Amino acid sequence: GGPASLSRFRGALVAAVLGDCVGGEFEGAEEVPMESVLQHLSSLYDETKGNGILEYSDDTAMARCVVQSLLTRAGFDEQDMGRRFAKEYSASPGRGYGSGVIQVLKKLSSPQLSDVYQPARDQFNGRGSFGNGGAMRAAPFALAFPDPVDVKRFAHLGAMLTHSCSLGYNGAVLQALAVHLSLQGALDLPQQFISRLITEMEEVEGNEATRNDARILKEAEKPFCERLHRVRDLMDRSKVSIEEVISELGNGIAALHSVPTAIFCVLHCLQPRECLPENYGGVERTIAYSLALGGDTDTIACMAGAIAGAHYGIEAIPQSWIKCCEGAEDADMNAERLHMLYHQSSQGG
Ligand code: F2R
Ligand code: MG
Ligand code: MG
Repeated sequence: GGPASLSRFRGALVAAVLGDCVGGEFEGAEEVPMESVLQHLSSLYDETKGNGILEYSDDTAMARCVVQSLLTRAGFDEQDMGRRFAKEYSASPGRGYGSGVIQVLKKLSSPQLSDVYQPARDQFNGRGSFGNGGAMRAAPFALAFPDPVDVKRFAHLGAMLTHSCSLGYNGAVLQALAVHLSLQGALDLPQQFISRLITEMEEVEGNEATRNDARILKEAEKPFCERLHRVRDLMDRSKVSIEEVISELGNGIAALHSVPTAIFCVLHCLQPRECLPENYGGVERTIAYSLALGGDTDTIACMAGAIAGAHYGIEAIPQSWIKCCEGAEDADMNAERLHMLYHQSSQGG
């Protein structure tokens, strides 16, 4: 499809759910042989196994809240979104949430809460969370707002409901920007895609809050920009091992160790790779490769899935995968609603 086509919206939201559902199998594993990944994925081609056998985790549970809130309020409403996170957690607490964010979700359910951002600010002795929980649910912001200024602003505020450290919320901004650019077709020119992300993040990270957090955590002055430069260096190499990707970019639960990694997975899988079956399309390649990195596989595959799905569109996703993953059909329907909201906004409606 062309820029911001319905196919790209459906691809983005559905592939994010698939990445989460299929990635759950390996979350936390140190080493994941590609044979194990391919064996796991082979069961998804079996049409008889349908009906959502693979359950989604916190990544999708929270992204669904973001989607419902953006659709119901026809824009960003922090009170509504915070309430939805709290309600979802209390209805299904066993979706594999991060151990810190649970405190925030419990506080967000209090009717006495006057500042919806306060529970997140109290995390980790006032330093805030740098986990990837803001980034894993950031894709819908790119599907609701056509203007990149809004995408950045609301991805930031949406993440701040649980993640007040700049190394957490800036990861969400980066993920939303990557989906935004991919929706426009920017992955047709991968070098320009990464350069545009670096230029955007130079501005996003050019402030005191980022400098302070980076200094305290002993990271580069602009941590995400520095990682994106590493992504560009790895992209330029003809051969890169899984071990090098992990040591250069990470595969962990911190946004800094997972969002640039997810972006790399998408870029690396734009063309067929020797280690992956020839009959795999781009979305299958990206998700399989993300899983083979081990570590935070559900979240890296979810974020990479959203970016890749926005590039290849819904046609690149096997129907049998959709049938096997809980919430994938809902995501497909919600993508259509977000597509309408997006195009209403772009017409100034
Ligand atoms: N939590 C998990 N996976 C592990 C256990 C799941 C298991 N399979 C199960 O069945 O229960 N996955 C999910 O969590 C990640 C998103 O986490 P989020 O929302 O960012 O949570 P949190 O608690 O804010 O941060 C995660 C951890 O990062 C460390 N951390 C964050 N900020 C810190 C700081 N300022 N100082 C020190 N440590 C900090 C802490 O260890 C947090 O617990 C996704 O992977 C999702 O899939
Ligand atoms: Mg998860
Ligand atoms: Mg995870």
